[in-house]
Amino acid sequence: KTVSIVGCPFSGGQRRVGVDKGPIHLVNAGLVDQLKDLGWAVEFNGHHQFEDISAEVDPPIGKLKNPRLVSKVTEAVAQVVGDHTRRRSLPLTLGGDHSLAMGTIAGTLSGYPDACVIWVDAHADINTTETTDSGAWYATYTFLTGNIHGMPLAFLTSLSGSNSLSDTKDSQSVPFSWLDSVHLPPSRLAYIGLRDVDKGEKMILLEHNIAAFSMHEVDRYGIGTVVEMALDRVNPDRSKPIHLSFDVDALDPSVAPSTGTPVRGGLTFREGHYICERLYETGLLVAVDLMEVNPSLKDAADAQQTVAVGCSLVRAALGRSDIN
Ligand code: DIR
Ligand code: MN
Ligand code: MN
Ligand code: MN
Repeated sequence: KTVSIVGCPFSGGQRRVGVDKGPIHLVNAGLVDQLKDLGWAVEFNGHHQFEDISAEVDPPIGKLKNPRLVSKVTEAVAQVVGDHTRRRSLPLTLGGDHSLAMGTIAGTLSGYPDACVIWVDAHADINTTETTDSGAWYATYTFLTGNIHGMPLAFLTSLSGSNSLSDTKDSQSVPFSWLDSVHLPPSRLAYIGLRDVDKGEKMILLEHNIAAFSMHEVDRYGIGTVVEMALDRVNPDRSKPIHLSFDVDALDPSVAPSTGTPVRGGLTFREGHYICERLYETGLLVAVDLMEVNPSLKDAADAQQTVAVGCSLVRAALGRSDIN
């Protein structure tokens, strides 16, 4: 069994500097050796180098910020992750902001067309090019709207497409046109850990009957039952490949403080680990993302704690057990 680490030092899908340093810190904390200790052959050839598109030549389109840059970077990630999945190596993508999941999930779908997605996050990340300012308080701060890390699932489920961005004249370079042929059916998406969902996103979840397990359901049923409920919705026969996209802000800020948009009332250390352990145990996990670790936020001890928890979640998803 081989895991291919895709380090993505990228922050263009949101406003806060430092999230691009997440993958470097995770690797420097010893992740490669930790995964070798679990019996994996580990491929890691340095962090991904992205071509840069400066802000002057990448003005907003509609409400979207850095659209050309985010499109280029995620397209490159889709290629790399797609290559790994097609040769049946497990891509482990380290972010970086969550816009990167447009690339990782598109890559997974190229190797496993029937894959389902378990999205662990405080946020739904399914704002469309239209609803991106639908957050109750975000709407009052225009600098907090149009951040593409809040939209990857809208593009992946085809609720948004490049057609809404085509005020760029030449059709060759319309951002996200590469994603138009990619489609994740909403019936193959399940959330765990939600607690900060924007008004427009709530309408989307309802309208498309998307499996959404918020912290309320975690409290009511317990995490063990919630993971089975999520799998029952997207993978009832436990036969489809699973892509796990884990935003570290799903965890409570006391557990993972160094992240760009912390929200109180999150998953405990164990609840986060349980999700990873159970998905590994299914034998169906084919791709893992760990996103939004920002070591420059809060103090150095908080950053170190967040990085350590991030590595620990990855070990759990790749088979670490306490008793064997
Ligand atoms: C908000 C925040 N819903 C947005 N999203 C975040 O920008 O669309 N996702 N922080 O992780
Ligand atoms: Mn989030
Ligand atoms: Mn599409
Ligand atoms: Mn997210």
